[in-house]
Order: sequence, then C-alpha cells, then structure tokens
Amino acid sequence: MDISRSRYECTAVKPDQYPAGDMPEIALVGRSNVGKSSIINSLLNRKGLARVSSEPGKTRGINFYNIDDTLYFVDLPGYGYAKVSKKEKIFWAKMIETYLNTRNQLKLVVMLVDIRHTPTADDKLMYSWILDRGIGHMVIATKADKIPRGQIQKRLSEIRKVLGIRADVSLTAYSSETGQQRDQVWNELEKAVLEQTVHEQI
Ligand SMILES: Nc1nc2c(ncn2[C@@H]2O[C@H](COP(=O)(O)OP(=O)(O)OP(=O)(O)O)[C@@H](O)[C@H]2O)c(=O)[nH]1
Ligand SMILES: [Mg+2]
Repeated sequence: MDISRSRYECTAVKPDQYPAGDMPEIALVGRSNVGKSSIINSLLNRKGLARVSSEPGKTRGINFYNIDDTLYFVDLPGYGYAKVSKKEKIFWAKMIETYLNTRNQLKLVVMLVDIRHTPTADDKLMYSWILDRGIGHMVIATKADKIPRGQIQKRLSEIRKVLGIRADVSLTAYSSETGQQRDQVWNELEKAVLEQTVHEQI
C-alpha cells in the first residue's frame, strides 16, 4: 500500500452518503480535541489532509480518507464537547452510533484517549459500545510528547484499568507531533485489518 496516494474522499452525515464499494474501513473515535484528525495526518505523513483545529468540535461530519484505493480512514466527529447545543450533541451521537452499528465495511475501531487524562464517563460509554458490538479495536493514547517518557507506562496502565481494556487488546502511546511510533502503529493496523478480514471469511 502506497500511503502517499491518499486523498480526502467525502463527508457524510447519513448512510446513503457513505462511499460505495467494499474497501475496508478503520474508524477513529474519541473525545473532541483528542487528536483524531492529527493522527490521520501523522500516519499518512500529510500535514493538511484532515482538518486540525485547536478549537474543539471542528470535525462535524464523518470524513472518509481514501488510502491508495485500498483502505479508508474514517474520521468521526468528537464527542464530549461541552459548547454545542443539546440538539447538536444528540445529532452527532446518532450519527456516530449509526455508523458504528451499521457499517459492514468497518473492520477496526481505533479509540483515542489523551494520555494525560483519566478516561471520562463519555470514553467509558464509547468503549462499552465498541465491546458490545464485538468489533476489532485498539486504543491509542495520544499526545505522548506532552508527558515525560518515564510516566508513559504508568499512564497506560491507568487507562487500561479505567476503561477495562483486556490484556490482549493493544494500547499504544503515540505522538502526532513526533510520529515516533508510526511504523509500529501501521503494523498493528495492518495486522488487525487482515485478521478481521480473515476471521470473516472463515
Ligand atoms: N502536542 C501534541 N498536540 C497534538 C497531538 N495530537 C493533536 N494535537 C493538538 O490537539 C489539537 C486537536 O487536534 P485535532 O486533531 O483537531 O483533534 P480532533 O480529535 O480531530 O478534534 P475534533 O475534530 O474537534 O473532534 C490540535 O491543536 C492539535 O495540534 C499530539 O500528539 N501532540
Ligand atoms: Mg477532528
């Protein structure tokens, strides 16, 4: 797969706007401002592909990024952003829920949490959705550049405990600023998508 051949494909707010075809999809979920759009840019080594903003709540629809006509990265709107109306929150929650519950092409959910913070009630709810759906997933703790290296393992253990992440589910620290674990994360993504696809064929 040639990741330099990646492009924004479309934005959807309802299923009939999702891309046609059966390419596998990897969805990024997490609180608003956790770094979903940034990690897409970092993994693809493309600065401005997914829109990043210091102002939370920027990703409003479901954005599909086509990677070498092989795979989609799906950038879902962030949850837990306090400054939007209740009506809008419900609309976003429904949009995320509909995608996660109905999309057959969805092979892997990458849940992001901020390495500096204890997962919130919203994070726990999101994680329980993922577990309930029984979908392949991994968890990435973002913004690892913002804490001293010596604290990383301790923060990961706490996140694993609070969310109840099983020992066989991958939890990795990542920094979109440095991109240091890029190869490792790509290996895990590829392995997970492959395993899921093989699993379905059996
Ligand atoms: N230092 C550091 N900053 C980061 C990292 N990842 C994201 N950020 C910053 O965090 C802010 C939010 O990043 P986004 O990628 O827009 O977050 P998002 O999850 O897409 O946010 P929404 O679209 O609002 O849900 C931006 O200011 C980014 O530059 C990281 O690994 N390290
Ligand atoms: Mg975003």
